[in-house]
Amino acid sequence: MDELWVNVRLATMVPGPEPYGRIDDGALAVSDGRIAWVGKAGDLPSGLRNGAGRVHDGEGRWVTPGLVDCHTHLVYAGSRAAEFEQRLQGVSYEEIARQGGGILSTVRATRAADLKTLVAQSLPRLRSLMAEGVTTVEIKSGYGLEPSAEFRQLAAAAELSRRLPVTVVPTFLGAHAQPPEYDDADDYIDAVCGKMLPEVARRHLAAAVDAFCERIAFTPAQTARVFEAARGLGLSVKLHADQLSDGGGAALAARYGALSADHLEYTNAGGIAAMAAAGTVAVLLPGAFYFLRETRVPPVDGFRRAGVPMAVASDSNPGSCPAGSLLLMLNMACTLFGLTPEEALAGATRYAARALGKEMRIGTLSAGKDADFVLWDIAHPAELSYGLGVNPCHTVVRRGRISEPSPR
Ligand code: DI6
Ligand code: FE
Repeated sequence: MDELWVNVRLATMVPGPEPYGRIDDGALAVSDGRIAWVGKAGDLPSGLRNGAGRVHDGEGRWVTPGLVDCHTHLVYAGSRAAEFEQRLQGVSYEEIARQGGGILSTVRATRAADLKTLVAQSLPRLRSLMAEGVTTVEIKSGYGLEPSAEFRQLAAAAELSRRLPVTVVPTFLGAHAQPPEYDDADDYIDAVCGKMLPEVARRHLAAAVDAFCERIAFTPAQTARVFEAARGLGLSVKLHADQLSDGGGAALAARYGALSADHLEYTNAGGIAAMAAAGTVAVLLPGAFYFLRETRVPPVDGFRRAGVPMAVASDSNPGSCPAGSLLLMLNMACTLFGLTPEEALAGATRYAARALGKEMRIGTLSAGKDADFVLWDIAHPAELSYGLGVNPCHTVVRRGRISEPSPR
C-alpha cells in the first residue's frame, strides 16, 4: 500500500541549482519500501494523492535522506580510556601502538569476547548513531586479526542488522595491524590473502576490503598485495590512507579503483589527481583528527578543485574516535576542515552512499531509491552541522517504515 508524506520541506541532496536540492512545500510517496515519487506537493499526480493508503503530515519539518555513516569500527570489546589518559600525559598514539597497546589492546579484548558479548557491547554504539538519523552504517572487522575472531566481528555486524532497523555494510579489515603471534608482517599478509580473503568472498562476509597503510601498520607493497587478492576475488577495496604520514596511500587506493580513500590528512597533490581520475571518494574523519589532536588538515581545497567527492564519517572506534554522533562529525568537518554545511551534509548522504558503492539505492531523495529518510526539527538544513551535542531528529523512516525510537 502506498503512503504519502506531505507538508514537508525537502533537502533532497540532489545536485542542482537549489542548495541542498531544496524543495519547499514538498511531498514524498512511498511504495514497497521505495520512494515512488518526490517533488513539489502541487505537482503530485492525482492518482498518488487519492490512492495513498495513509497520509503523514510532516507539520512543516525538513526531510533529508537517511544519514549514511560510511566508515566505522563499532564492533569491538573493551575500552581504551586508560590510553586516552596516557595520551593526555603526552604519550603519542603511535608510541602507544609501538608498545603493544593501541589497536592490539582492543584485539586482545575482542578475541576474548564471544559473539553475544560483542553484540551486546556494540548495540548501544549503533543505537546512538541511529538516534540521529543514521539508516545505513558501514562496519569493519580488524580487531580479530585471525580468521575466527575476524569472522566473529563480521557475524556480530550481521546480527546487529537483524536486531535494529538499519542497513549494515560489512567491510573486511584483516590488514589493520600485525598480530602478536607473527614476527613478520609479510607472513601475516600471506594469511590474509591466502586464507582469510578467499573465505570472506566465498561466504559473502563482506562487500569490501580495507587496509591500514601506515608506518605503524602495513607498507604500500603489503597493501597492494591485499588489494590484488581482493580484486582477484571480485571484492571492492578502500583504504586507511595518509592518516599520520604521507605514504602515498591515496594514489595507491586510486590505482586499484578504490571506492574510497579515508583520513587523507597527509595526501599530496599526486594523490588528489589520482583519486579524481579514478572516481575515488575522499572520506574525511574529523573526529579522529580531533581526538588525536592532530594539526595537519586534509587538503580539502585540493579535493574541491579536482572534483573529488568528499564524504564525512564517524570512524567510531575505541582508539582514535570513540564517537556516537555523526552530526557532531558534520560540525567538526565544518569547523576543523572548512567544509560548508551543505558539503558536510552531502558528505553524510550522497557521497557517503557513493563511498559504499550504493549511490543507486540510497543517499538522495529520488524516485526509485530506498525510502530511507529523516524528519528534523530544524529551521534550516545548516542546523544539522551547527549544533554541538544537539539532536533535532524527529522521525526516522527506513525502507518506508517509521523506526520506533529505541533506548540508547
Ligand atoms: N585508523 C584509525 O583511526 C583507526 N584505525 C585506523 O586504521 C583506529 C583504530 C584504533 O586505534 O583502534
Ligand atoms: Fe578507521
